[in-house]
Amino acid sequence: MTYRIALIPGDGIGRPVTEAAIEVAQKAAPDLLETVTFPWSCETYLQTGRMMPEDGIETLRSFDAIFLGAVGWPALVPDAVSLHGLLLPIRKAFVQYANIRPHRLLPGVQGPLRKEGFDILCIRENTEGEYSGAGGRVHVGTPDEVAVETSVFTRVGVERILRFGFEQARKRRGKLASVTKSNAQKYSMVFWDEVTDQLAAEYPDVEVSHYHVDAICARMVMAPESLDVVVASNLFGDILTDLGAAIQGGLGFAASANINPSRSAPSMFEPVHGSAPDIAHLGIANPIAAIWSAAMMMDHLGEAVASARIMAALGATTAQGIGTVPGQDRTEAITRAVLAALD
Ligand code: GGG
Repeated sequence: MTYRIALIPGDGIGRPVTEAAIEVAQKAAPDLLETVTFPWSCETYLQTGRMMPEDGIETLRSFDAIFLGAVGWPALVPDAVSLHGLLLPIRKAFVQYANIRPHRLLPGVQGPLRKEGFDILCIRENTEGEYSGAGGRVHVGTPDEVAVETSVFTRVGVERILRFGFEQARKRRGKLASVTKSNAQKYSMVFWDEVTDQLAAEYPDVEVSHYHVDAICARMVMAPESLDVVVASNLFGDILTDLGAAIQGGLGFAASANINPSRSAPSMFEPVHGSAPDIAHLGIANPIAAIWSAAMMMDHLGEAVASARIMAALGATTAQGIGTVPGQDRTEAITRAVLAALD
């Protein structure tokens, strides 16, 4: 049995970290991964006027999983164009509605809070909400200019992400934090709160807390150990998981999985970080977030042993202090250490 993996290294540091992650995954699961690389990036946009070919989504559909590095090179292509041309259409087309982002400290990593013992699973709604792309501008460039961007919250979308969160909470410590701003946003977020309460009745074994997004930001800093599963809308989840990345030592440690839970289409795995143009040519990108994302991919593919081996190798590497301080170790040195730890 082999798995066909579509690799989209993308831009900037997405390229070296993808190479590192796949090398580690291939060593952890010899002969299991058959990869095809798609060089879709901001360079593609400059050459063709598109971030991916017109049939890009159909090309990806037949793969077992997609691994993405990073998207964006704002000096060449506006970020809103590159993101809406590659990453967001893949998430939407393949109904990857659950974006899972774990936040915990790897061994030897000292986060800025000087706290240990937290283990948060952020679940970000990934296909609608504030990222629905519904909106427009009129009277552009005039004093009467208007820009409107509408958040879209459907019962199907809200219910399925919350249900996914409840199921994850059941498998973990049985606690779910539902995040809104329902005091200010009295339609969409009140609706989200109501759906949370409706589902809570089906999950009496899960302890539910409601947080406003500002309050949970404070809690993630002051008492991260009190949180288990955190479910939030697309934009709130995006912001909260940068905070989650910060408390786990930085974006170099933040992994993610864009999951289609029904498996009707491929899921996609990517580090949370972007393309980091400022350090892209220095060889110092931390591949740990990408390698952790590859472990999540192996787990999703049903290769739990390979996934656990990758996580153990990452832990053994960081426990030696390798890759734990931003910019200190080169990408290649960290990768070699993880590969050696697999032995
Ligand atoms: N690793 C993919 C990447 O480039 N992420 C940067 C980013 O801005 N992503 C937006 C998002 O996750 O919604």
